[in-house]
Amino acid sequence: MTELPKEATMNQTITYSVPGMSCGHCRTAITAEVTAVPGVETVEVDLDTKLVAIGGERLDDAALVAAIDEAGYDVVPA
Ligand SMILES: [Cu+2]
Repeated sequence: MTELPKEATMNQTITYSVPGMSCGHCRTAITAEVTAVPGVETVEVDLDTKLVAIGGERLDDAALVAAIDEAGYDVVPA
């Protein structure tokens, strides 16, 4: 885990459950699409828990879900 500096409190993290992810290709595809969304700074894909943690500023929930969908995966509502 990386420690965020105090100045980064503007940043937020949104985590999505994406059960369809299974391998490095999934990770690469989702990371590529999500990184292209404005405001996104970090994308962490955990293939064990099937979670995608997205960090950045002024994140647009709908745009992030659309990006994951664009990569070919369904987001399961929490
Ligand atoms: Cu895969």
